[in-house]
Amino acid sequence: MTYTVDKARNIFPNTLSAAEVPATITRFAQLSDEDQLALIWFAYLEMGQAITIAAPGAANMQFAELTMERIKKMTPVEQSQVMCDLANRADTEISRTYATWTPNIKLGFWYRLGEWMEQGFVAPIPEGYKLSANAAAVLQTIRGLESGQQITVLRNAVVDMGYDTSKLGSYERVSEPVVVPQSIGQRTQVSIEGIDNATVLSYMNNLNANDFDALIELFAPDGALQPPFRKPVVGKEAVRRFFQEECQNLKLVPERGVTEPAEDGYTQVKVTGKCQTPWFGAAVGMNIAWRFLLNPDGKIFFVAIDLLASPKELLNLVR
Ligand code: ECH
Ligand code: GLY
Ligand code: GLY
Repeated sequence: MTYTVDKARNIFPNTLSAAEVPATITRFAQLSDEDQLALIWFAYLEMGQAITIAAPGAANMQFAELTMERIKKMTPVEQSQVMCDLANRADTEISRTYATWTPNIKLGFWYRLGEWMEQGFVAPIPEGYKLSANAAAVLQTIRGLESGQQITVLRNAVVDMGYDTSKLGSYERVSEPVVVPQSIGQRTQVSIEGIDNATVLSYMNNLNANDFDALIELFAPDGALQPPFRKPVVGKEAVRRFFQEECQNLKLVPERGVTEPAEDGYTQVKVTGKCQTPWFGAAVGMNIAWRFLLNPDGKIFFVAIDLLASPKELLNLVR
């Protein structure tokens, strides 16, 4: 039997991902809208003392501009309502617009709203707001997570807000413009202890250079990529779109890996190391595993990206 995507998802089954992240997100989603907003506000303030977040690039903001200006002109009561509607995933015009944005635009939008809340242009979380017992418990869990896991919880909370796109019918997706790939002279090459596989090395180098045209050519036509805590994105076109929408300016710092033959002339490769997002740079290094399954032509049939449970997992290369 040759590989299916479902079967490929189980390569290197001993890889331990940070299960607390989806569990925390599930608990978060059950809170009231007001608790959700206040909890993120508190978490964001606390995290901000330890790590600085980069201001969103202009490219992220231009698409949110009209919506932001509309919100700025509202009364405080209306502003609070808009934010609750987003958390509630209510069917409103702004919630629908928000749903069409890529994660970076959503994050940029909230980053600016947060600034406006601090500056008094947008209704703040009421002073002295008291979280429910459940919300306080979720916040306490978040406090105990590693920083890479904390920002993943925050990112997911933001991505999940707004109207449900699966109820939108056909709609136009809005993404920031694709960056120009780094010029050849500026590119750096990774080296990975234990790995000389050309496809894997090119994957890392092309992603680091924002060279999505070269990157996608490493994939098989039916190739798939599984982001952390998500279902696989299947097929070259969908994977290309995912790269353009969600993978600009990442920095992958793979450290070590193993390669071994798999069934039917396939090869499986596990690499562990770090990954940085442009929002936090080197201040937050997420502990990552890449689990590749290459077909007999050396093309990527499947790659899973896992956020690891702990730094100890970086050394776990057993099958
Ligand atoms: C305020 C209160 C009201 C409510 C809200 C507020 C604002 C919140 C804000 C939050 C900002 C959060 C941010 C989070 C960013 C997280 C980024 C992460 C990135 C992870 C990337 C990874 C990449 C992995 C990959 C690799 C590959 O090889 C292939 C591709 C890919 C406070 C106003 C809401 C402002 C900025 C977690 C792991 C390695 C899969 C992408
Ligand atoms: N500042 C991070 C970004 O714009 O993606
Ligand atoms: N861009 C990060 C993720 O897909 O989780």
